[in-house]
Amino acid sequence: MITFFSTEHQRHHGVELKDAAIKPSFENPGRADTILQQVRQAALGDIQPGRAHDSALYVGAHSERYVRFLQQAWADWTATGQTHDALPLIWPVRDLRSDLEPATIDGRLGFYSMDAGSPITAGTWAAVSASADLALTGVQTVLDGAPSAFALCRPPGHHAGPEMMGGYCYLNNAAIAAHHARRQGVQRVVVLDVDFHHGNGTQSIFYGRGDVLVVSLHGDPVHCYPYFSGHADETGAGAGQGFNLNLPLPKGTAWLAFRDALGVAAQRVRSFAPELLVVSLGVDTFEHDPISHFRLASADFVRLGEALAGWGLPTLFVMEGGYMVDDIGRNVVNVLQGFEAGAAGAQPL
Ligand code: OKP
Ligand code: ZN
Repeated sequence: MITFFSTEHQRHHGVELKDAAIKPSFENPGRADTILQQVRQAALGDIQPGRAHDSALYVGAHSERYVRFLQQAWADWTATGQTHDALPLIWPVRDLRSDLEPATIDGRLGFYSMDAGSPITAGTWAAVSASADLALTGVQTVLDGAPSAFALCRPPGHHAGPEMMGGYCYLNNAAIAAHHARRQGVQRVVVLDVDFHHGNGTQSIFYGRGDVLVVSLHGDPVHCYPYFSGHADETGAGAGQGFNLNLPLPKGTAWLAFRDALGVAAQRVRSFAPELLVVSLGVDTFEHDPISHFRLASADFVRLGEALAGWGLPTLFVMEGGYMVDDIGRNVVNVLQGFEAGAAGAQPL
C-alpha cells in the first residue's frame, strides 16, 4: 500500500490546557514520525510526498470564510503584537450570537472553534494544508485505480466542522477527500470513523447529505470527549436523514464488542452500496492510550484491518488520533497489513 507523507507536519507543535497548566499537546510531531518509521520498517510500500492543492479544494467540506480564517489567523494574531500560540477563550454558546462574524482575532478564534484544543501557531497553516493535501493526493490515487492508499495526515481532522477547529483538528482531511471523490464523479462514498472519539466534524459536514454515509464507532459521549455529539439518535437531517450512523460504545470496550459494532456498521454500509471507503483511522482505541478508554490490543488492529478488507471496497485510510506514541506506529501498520492480507483473499460484502 502506498503511503503519502509530508515533513510539513513538523511545523505544527502546539500546547494544550491540562491540569490548570499549559502543557505540550498530546498531539505532537513525534506521532507522525514514529508512524512513518514503522511504515518504512514494515516495508508496507512506497512512501510519497503529497501534491500541493489549491485551498479552494478544501471548500465544500468547509466554508470559504473558515478556510480564509485559518490561512490568515497567525498573521492576524501576530499583528496584535502577540508572539505566543493563539488559543480561543470565548465561544458563542447557546443564547450568545453566532450569526455575526467578529472582526478581531480574539473573537474570531472563538467564533471558528469548539474548544481550546487547537492552537494556532506560526506553522499551523503550512502543516494543516499539507495534511489536507495528503488526503487529496491519496483519494486521487485510489480514484485512479489503486485498491488502497494511506494518507499519513497530521494534524488530524475529524473534529473540524464546516466552520470550526477543535480537538487538535483544523481541516477535516477525511471529509475533504470524500467530498473530492464526489466532485470527481463517485456516486456514493462512506466515511467510517474508528477513532476513539466521535468525529463530530465529519458528521456535521455531511449531516444533510445522502451521498456520503458517515458511520462512527466511538466512546459514548455521555462519558467521553467531545460530549456534545455522537449519540445514536443523531441519524442525519433532510436529504441526509438515515445517512449518519453513530455506534457509541461504553468505556472499557475491547475487541469482541468493537468487532460486533463493526458488523452492524458493515450491514448498513452494504445496503448503501458505496463505491469508495474513506477510513478515519485513529488508533487511540488502544488499551494503553493516555487519553482514551477502549481496550484494543496491538494484535486486534490486524483483525480490524482484515475486517475492513472484507468490505471489498477501494479504500483510503486517513490518519486521525492515537497518543501512545511508542505503539501507534505498530498499531497503524497492523491495521494496514491486516487490510492487505485480508484483501488478498477477500469476498466482497
Ligand atoms: C482528538 B482525536 C482529555 C482531553 C481531551 C481533546 C481530545 C481530542 C482527540 N483529557 N482533549 O479524536 O484523537
Ligand atoms: Zn481520537
